[in-house]
Amino acid sequence: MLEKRKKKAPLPLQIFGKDEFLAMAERNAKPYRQLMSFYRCAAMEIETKFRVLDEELSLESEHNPIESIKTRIKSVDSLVRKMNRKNIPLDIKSIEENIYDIAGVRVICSFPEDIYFLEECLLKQDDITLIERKDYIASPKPGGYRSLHLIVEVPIFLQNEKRPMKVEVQLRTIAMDFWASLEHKLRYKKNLDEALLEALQKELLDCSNKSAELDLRMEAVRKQIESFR
Ligand code: 0O2
Repeated sequence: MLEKRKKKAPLPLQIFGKDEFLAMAERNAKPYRQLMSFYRCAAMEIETKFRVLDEELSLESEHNPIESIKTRIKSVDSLVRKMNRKNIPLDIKSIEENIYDIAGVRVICSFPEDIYFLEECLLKQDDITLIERKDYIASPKPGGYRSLHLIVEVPIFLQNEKRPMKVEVQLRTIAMDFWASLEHKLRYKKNLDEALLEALQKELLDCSNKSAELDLRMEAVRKQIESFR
């Protein structure tokens, strides 16, 4: 008879606050600052790649797919929230091994098709490795969030070593960015009545669907103009 498999004891759920995180960062000041500096360098590498593409494409064609590029390093608050949510131990090594979006580059495009075009341009570069891909445009989040997320690895060249670093690239249209920015602000409005919150979530989902429709209509207009030319 088969023996019943013993269930593994679940890992203890650790909860720590911002103060504990900052104390850990203080205790490990040198490696912590160094890691954050590596992420800043990696974000710069990716941002430069998009700026180079932008420069080249603006010479080649009348349609430039990049509207704007924003680069950020994840805030301590957001990092603490994510580490607690994923039960990640409070140490430098675990941060680097488990959190892939400390360096983030957001590329805002004019039309949905530009997103996939830029994705292709980035991924065919021979120093870029794709680690993870989430297409929230093909499959939007239940709340209505849309964007293409790529986790890529890019090397940074230091004095004596070449270090691969992970960067999260978010590609979205102006309409997707407009929706996500406002939704992000509203999400942090506290003390909202349950019924009102539910109504607002429905309204936001509807706005997201309408803006996706608008994106497609604008793209169709562009295609008509291009085919006329
Ligand atoms: P911040 O301030 O940018 O750090 P995973 O890492 O895959 O295990 P996670 O982190 O949920 O899980 O990844 P996901 O779903 O790919 O999304 C991470 C980021 O996408 C978020 O970062 C936001 O920037 C954006 N995002 C995802 N869902 C939503 C949404 O519903 N609304 C808005 N406005 N943005 C969203 P952080 O960590 O929240 O914040």
